[in-house]
Formats: sequence, C-alpha cells, structure tokens
Amino acid sequence: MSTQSTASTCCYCGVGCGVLIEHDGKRVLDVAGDPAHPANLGRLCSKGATLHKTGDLAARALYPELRLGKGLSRSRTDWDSAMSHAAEVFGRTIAEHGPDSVAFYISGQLLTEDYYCFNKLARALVGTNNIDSNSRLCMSSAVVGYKRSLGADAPPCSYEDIEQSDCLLIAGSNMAFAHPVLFRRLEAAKAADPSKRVIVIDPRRTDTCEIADLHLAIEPGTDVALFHGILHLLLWEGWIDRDFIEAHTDRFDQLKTLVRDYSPAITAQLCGISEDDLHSAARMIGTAPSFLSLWCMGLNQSSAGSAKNNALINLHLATGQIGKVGSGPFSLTGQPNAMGGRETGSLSNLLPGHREAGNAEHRAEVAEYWGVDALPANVGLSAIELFEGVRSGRIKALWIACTNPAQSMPNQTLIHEALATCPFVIVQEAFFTTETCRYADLLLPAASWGEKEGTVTNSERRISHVRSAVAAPGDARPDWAIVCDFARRLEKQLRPGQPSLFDFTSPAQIFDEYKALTAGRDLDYSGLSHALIDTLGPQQWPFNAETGQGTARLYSDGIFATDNGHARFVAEPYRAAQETRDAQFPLILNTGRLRDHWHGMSRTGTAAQLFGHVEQALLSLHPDELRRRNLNEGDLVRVSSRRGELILPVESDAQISPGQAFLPMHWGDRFLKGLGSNVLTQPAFDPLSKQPELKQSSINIAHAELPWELFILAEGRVQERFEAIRPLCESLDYLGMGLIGRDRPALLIRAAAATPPDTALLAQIDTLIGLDNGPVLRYDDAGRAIGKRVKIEDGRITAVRLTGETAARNWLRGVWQSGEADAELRRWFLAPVSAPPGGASNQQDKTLCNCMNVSQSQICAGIERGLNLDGLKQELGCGTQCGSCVPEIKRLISSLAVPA
Ligand SMILES: Nc1nc2c(c(=O)[nH]1)N[C@H]1C(S)=C(S)[C@@H](COP(=O)(O)OP(=O)(O)OC[C@H]3O[C@@H](n4cnc5c(=O)[nH]c(N)nc54)[C@H](O)[C@@H]3O)O[C@H]1N2
Ligand SMILES: Nc1nc2c(c(=O)[nH]1)N[C@H]1C(S)=C(S)[C@@H](COP(=O)(O)OP(=O)(O)OC[C@H]3O[C@@H](n4cnc5c(=O)[nH]c(N)nc54)[C@H](O)[C@@H]3O)O[C@H]1N2
Ligand code: SF4
Ligand SMILES: [Mo]
Repeated sequence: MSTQSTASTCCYCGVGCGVLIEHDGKRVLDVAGDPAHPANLGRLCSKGATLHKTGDLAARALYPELRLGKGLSRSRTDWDSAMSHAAEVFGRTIAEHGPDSVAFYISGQLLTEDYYCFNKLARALVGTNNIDSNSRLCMSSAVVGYKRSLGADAPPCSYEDIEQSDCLLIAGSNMAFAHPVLFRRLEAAKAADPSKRVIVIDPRRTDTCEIADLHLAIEPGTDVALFHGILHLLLWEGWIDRDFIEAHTDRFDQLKTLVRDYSPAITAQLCGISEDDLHSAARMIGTAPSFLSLWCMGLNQSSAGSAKNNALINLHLATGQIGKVGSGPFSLTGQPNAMGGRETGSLSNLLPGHREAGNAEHRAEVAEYWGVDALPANVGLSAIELFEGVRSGRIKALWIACTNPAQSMPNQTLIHEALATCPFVIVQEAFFTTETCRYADLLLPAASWGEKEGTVTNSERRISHVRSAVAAPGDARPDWAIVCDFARRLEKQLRPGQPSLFDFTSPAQIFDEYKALTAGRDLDYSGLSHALIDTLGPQQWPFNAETGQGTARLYSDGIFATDNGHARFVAEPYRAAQETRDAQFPLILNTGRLRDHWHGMSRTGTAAQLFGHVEQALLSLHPDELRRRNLNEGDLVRVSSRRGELILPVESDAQISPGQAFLPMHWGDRFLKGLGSNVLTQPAFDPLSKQPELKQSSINIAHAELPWELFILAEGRVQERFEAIRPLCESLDYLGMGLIGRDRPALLIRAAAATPPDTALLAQIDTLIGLDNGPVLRYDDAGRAIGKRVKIEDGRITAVRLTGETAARNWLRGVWQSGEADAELRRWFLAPVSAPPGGASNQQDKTLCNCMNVSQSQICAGIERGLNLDGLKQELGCGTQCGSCVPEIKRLISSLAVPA
C-alpha cells in the first residue's frame, strides 16, 4: 500500500508545530516535523515526534454508550438513539428548570469550528452563558492581563521576536519541558549570539534555567512584588522611556506612587532573593536595546494571576518595549487552540470575536448575526463555580467535551462528588479510559488527532489548517458534527418550525460563518478561509480582506486597543498566595509538567516509551527536607492538605528549594490511587480571571507505615491489563501504576498496604498477567508473608510479582531489561529474602534521550570519562534528534564534570 503524507499540526502544546503525518490511508505510520511550517521549521519535540506511537486503539472510545440509571453500567448504543436521548434530557431539563440548569465544560484542545458550534448551541439555542472551558485553569489570567493593559486579548509578538530579542525574561514558564520547540529556537539564537541575556523567574531550578544568565528563585507567589521592585529600580536609574509613557499610556502616576514602597531591601526580602540579583535583573532589562518577556502558568495559575500579568506588562510600557522587533509581553499559550477558544468566546464571560457576554451591545451584535431575538444576559459560571453548581444541584445536566475534569480540576474530592450526583453527564471523549468517563451517563466517542479537520491558532496568533489523514476508529465522529447533530434535534423542541442554525456540513462552512464575527474587531480575520490558508500557508491575525496579509507584530504604531488608543498601567499591590506555610502545613506544594507527558495522559499514557524519563508519581523535596524527616528516596509518605490526602514515594531533588515540594500534575486516579495529584490542590481563584491557584497549596508530609508491599512487572497487552487490574486494587493504601519498556512494553505496578490484602486479589492479578500458568517460579514464605513469582519464557523474564517485601524491585527491572534470566536470578529466587544479590546495583535508571534511547547512567559514565556535550552526542547519539534532553544533559555535565 502506498504511503501518503498529510500536512497538519501537533495536537499538544500552543507552539502549534506543523507535522507531516505519514499514513497509508488507514493507519498513521509515522510523523515528521513540517519544514514549511513557520512555528517549527521542521523541528518536533519528544512528544510531537512520538505522536504515531500514542493513542492505542485499545484505549479509544469507539461507540456511543448509554447508562439508563445511576448504578447501572453503560451499554453500547447507536448515534441516533444517543443523540435523541441527549436532546430529550436536555430539552426536559431546560423546560423544567430553565436554561441555566444545564452547562457545558469544554476545552482548549478543540478546533475553532468545534468551539463555534458549542458557543452557538449554548448561547443562541439553549440560552445560557454556562459554557466555560479548561482555559479557565490555564489562560484566563493572561486574557484579563492583556485586556486591562492593552485593551484586547492579543499577544502582540511573534516567535521571531524570541530570536531577535537582546534580553528575555522567562517568568513562571518551564519552556524547556512545556514549549520545547520554542526553547530550541531560543537555545540556537543564544548560541549564535551569546550576548543575549536570559533571566528566569521560577521558585524551582528547572531545566529552562540551563540557558539563564540569571535565575531568580523567588518565594512562591511573589512575582508582583518582584516586578514592582524592578520598576522601582528602573525609575531610580532613569531606565524608563518617558516619551513613550507620555505619548502612549495612562495612569503612570498611580503606579509610580505604588512602587515607591518596593525598595530593593523590601523586595529582596519579600521575594527571598539577594539585592544584587534584583539590581542585575533591573540592569539587564533597563539597558537592553530590546526586551521580551515570556510567561506561562507560574504567573497565570495564581490568586493574583491578573495582577502578576499586569505588573509584568507594566515593565514593557514603562520602558517602551512593545510593538518593536524583539520586544513585548508574550504569554505562551498552553493548549494547541486555547487562542481559538478565546477568539470564539469559549469562556463564560466572553462572546465570539473577542466580545463580552456582559456587554449589551456585544450581545445584540451577535444575536442579530445569529438571527435570534437576544442572547442571555445572566452571568455564566466559570469552571470552579460551575462544578460547585453541579455539586449543589443547581446544574442538572452537564456536557463535558475534550477535557478530563475528574483529573485536572483542583479539589478533586468535590469534583468527583459533583460528577457522581449530577443527574445527567455527557462526556464527549476520544479515550474511554479517563477518570471523567467513569461518570458519563452518555459517552460520545470523538474523532481525535489525525482524524479531524478544522483550524487552530497558536501562541503567536497564527492560524493553521488542521487536516485529517485517516478515518476515525469505530463510530467516532468529529466534535463539531456531534454538536450540530444534537443541536438540530434540540431545535425541534426549542425553535419548532424555524430554519436550523446548525445546518453545517463541513468545517470550512463553519469557519466562513464564524469569521464574519471577527470583522472590525481587533483580531479581524475575516479575510481568511480554509482555502486561503492552503494557498498561503498558516497566517497570523489580524488578516482582513483589504490588506490580504497577516500581521507579525501588534501596536507598532503605538496605538492600543483601548478607547483612547492609550495603554494603561495597572497599580495593584503584592498580595501573598492564599495558603502559605504554617505549623500544620509547613510545605508549599507546586505542581506542573513533565517533559514527555501530556495532562491526564489519555494519549501519552498509552506509550511505554514516554514513561522512560519519569515512570511513576513521585513527590520531589529538597534533600534537607528528607534528611530532617529521616526519609530515604523511594519511601512512601502520606501527603495531606486542607482538602485531601495522598500516599506516594518521595524523591530527593536539589532543584526544589527547602520548604517546597513538587508533584507533576499528570497523575490522576488511574495512575495514582486516591484521586491523583489534584486531591491536594485548592480551588481558590483570582477575583478577576477566576483562574485557580494550582501552583501553591500548603501541605504536610509524614512517613506512611505500610509494611506490606507489592511489585508487578508484566510484559504485553498493557492497556487491557491496566484497565482490568486498576479497579481491583481499591483496597490497597498506595497504588502507583505505569508502563515501561520501549520495545517490549510492560505494565509496572508498585503498591503497599497496612495489612496484606485478601489472597483472592493476588490470585486474580496472577490470572490477568499469566502468572497462573506456564513456566512460573514460585517462592512463598507464609510466615513472613514474602512471595515471589517470576515467569521465564525463552530464557527471559516476562512477568514478576513480589509481595510482602519488594527490596529487589529495581534490580529485577534491570534483569528484565537486560533480556537474560541468569543463574544469579535463580539463586536470588531461592533465598529467603527479597533483597537483591550482594553487590548488584539496585539503582533505578531513566531514559534521558527518548529519540536515541540513551539512559542517564550511560550519559553519566560518558561525562566521567571526560566527554563534553559534543562528545556525548558523537559517541552516544543522545541529544542529536529532537533535542528535548539537551538541557538536562548540560545540567548533568555541570554537576558531574571534574574541572580540568
Ligand atoms: N510536556 C508538556 N508540555 C506541555 C503540557 C503538558 O502537559 N506536558 N501542557 C501544556 C499546557 S496546557 C500548558 S498550560 C503549558 C504550561 O507550561 P508551563 O507553565 O511552563 O509549565 P508548568 O510546569 O505548569 O509551570 C511552569 C513553572 O511555574 C513555576 N512556578 C510555580 N509557582 C510559581 C510562582 O509563584 N512564580 C513563578 N514565577 N513561577 C512559579 C513552576 O515551578 C514551573 O516550573 O504547558 C503546555 N505544554
Ligand atoms: N495541579 C495542577 N492541575 C492542573 C494544572 C497544573 O499546572 N497543576 N494545569 C491546568 C491546565 S493549564 C490545563 S490546560 C488543564 C488540562 O486538563 P485537561 O483538559 O483535563 O487535560 P487533558 O488530559 O488534555 O484532557 C483532554 C481530553 O480530551 C480528550 N481528547 C483528545 N482529543 C480529543 C478530541 O479531538 N475530541 C474530544 N472530544 N476529546 C479529545 C483526551 O483524551 C483528554 O482526556 O489541567 C489543569 N490542571
Ligand atoms: S513543541 Fe512539541 S508538543 Fe508543542 S506543538 Fe511542537 S511538537 Fe507538539
Ligand atoms: Mo494549560
């Protein structure tokens, strides 16, 4: 069968890289970076480059499934029955309880056309503003920041500015992990011009710091104080642009008065940094010919998220560093189409075309365009309020699409209660495995990456055409098509006899209807169409019909999107995070991304290769914090916050400051029993953006006394076995699940309990992983509750189960990985202890270079032999493909290399 190539985009982050999908018309075979796409020019990161290895069919939602009553299980149904049922329940709920008794919770990963249909459905047909998206957890503080300072929600810069800037401030962004291809572009530019200055502001020393001339490890949540302290110094030194301030801005005097209080001594103390470092930062910013800032969740996910955004933009306005090459405030968007969501009005307070739901004129404009009498004026619920409304019973029918709130929202206990009690929950998902799907009364299978068509806007306002390469599996359908099918049925109840508002047959047609709503607005892309993007390539808005071209940079003329064309300084004092350290909860928990995983891992969690870098949930703490508590790496701790408790192993990490802890956000209840990372985090939110404070929750930890341990490694059928074993393990106190093995994927489980579980559980697990038959070595010491099971087929281990004590687990993994079951293994097997044979390494290794499969131990050995980065690249091949591992290799070199 002939191989074809379809140009599309990566479905992960907001860099929006172009990918070439290699396929045979039926299956995706490979992906490559698209050299013609301006975002990445052919590059991909470790996640983009492995797209074709993810999305296991065994995890896909294939057919609509309906549950006819709580407590019953769902059964397969057809689209016609599913849609009629949904329209009937929504129609009845609206009739009985009014339009605000239903709600839609959607996602920054939908395509622009999907969003448009959802918005039209909620606001024009149902008549509610209860439509919000996971961008509330992500970008809503940036939306408020841009609007307050500049008048419109528009990042003014281009990716080229990253390469062209003389001084970059990276605040609360770990772009080495989260926006890797942009980080590669910055690395290359800095290598070409080492005079470029980079400042990183992050309480953790992340891999992004590998490129920094200055890292300010501020106390969590103190960014506003820092930015005001920097402005104080810029004023003192005369490093501001008075002409620009005079001609193009308002309200500077108020801010000048406020920042007088942020003297270097006070700022340094509030932020926990040295005055020298503060002076250095101000000097770099104040004396640079061009100054660009990049920021992400370290600023947005905060109860002071809006204030942080505006305090940073203040620095650009005060120095006149905006609208010029290499300058400007440039927020990095998280999700691939969070920008499209903002454009189409997919937050409860917005309307399409950067309009406001709270603005009567805006409502009238959109209502007229849609041909309806009016749009609802009631204030819609934002994500946190929406789920509180579900729990309190105010929301009686909830539609969730393309997001997994039972993993990603803070305060998971409340979210799970809400979903369990909601009378009717629709989940529109590509993978049936997510935590949220468990609560679906109606599960609607959605087409996913490579299978659907539409448009997305990336961080630099660039709109790409997302193309489908293969058909969706089973009965899965594109999101827009599901929405329109439902809407046409609901119209029969709510607008009988009137022409349909949802008579769309293609995404291009939806785009053409929608784009007119951007005409005359700041983002105007009414001049674009799918066909034009195909001809011209991806384009940056604004792009209107008259100019017929995209716009690389906004505000070059010094005219801003406010009523009088002036940008506005925002003067708000520093306010501490909601939760700070206290006697009861003495640590601040920070959460964020890993390099190779994506959010709740519905996609990346199906590829064993992507667990090579980090394979299980670990709580990272500074070595001093472990020492103080007599904890060793791998020990299980009970982590508690004001909202919940979680058991998981600790790891020592000197990149985390004492008094702080870090837990990746990816682990949900499937991978980490106990509702996952977000059982600990708090729902407190910023008063304006309503974005929750996901980066700072206070916690305590205590050693978890769980003497009975379980370790399982089982090769083959990983997805199926994962789904079968996970629900069996509810009785265990700790349960961490993962995958390992690149060429021979295996399921990996570590668990523990206060007392041994029922033997029936172990028997069930044995059956599921094939330890009940075939060539299995068995050792049982009932008195000490030690059990060993090892299956050896063709001279190699294929399955292991240790119970009671699991001291040999890392060593056994190594033996499994080596592919040879030797005599030493048999001797260990017969010994009455679990500990690995004397002298054998029990260290856990990890894969640093995912592309070339190079482990940390190989790289460390190379460094000890005196190899530098180039030497390692030549000898081991690491870092020569996507480059995602290069910052970490550099860090190892600087920590291990013996000075010559
Ligand atoms: N690999 C990978 N990449 C992704 C994603 C993914 O899941 N995996 N998700 C995408 C999405 S949706 C998003 S939103 C982005 C997120 O991208 P980032 O925001 O870059 O990633 P995070 O790890 O969430 O957080 C960034 C940093 O904020 C720091 N931080 C915590 N508190 C503070 C503070 O008070 N002040 C400052 N200055 N910094 C603080 C954390 O230590 C962390 O290093 O990533 C996108 N890219
Ligand atoms: N503690 C903590 N929590 C956080 C964060 C944090 O930093 N710390 N970050 C927050 C941020 S910034 C974000 S963006 C959120 C992300 O949180 P979520 O939105 O919950 O993240 P995903 O797991 O990406 O959810 C997307 C879902 O859509 C499904 N899907 C994929 N393709 C399609 C499709 O084409 N159609 C449909 N219908 N479904 C599809 C996927 O299988 C997946 O389950 O998490 C937030 N939660
Ligand atoms: S940087 Fe990586 S994850 Fe982000 S769009 Fe590009 S390839 Fe995808
Ligand atoms: Mo995000």
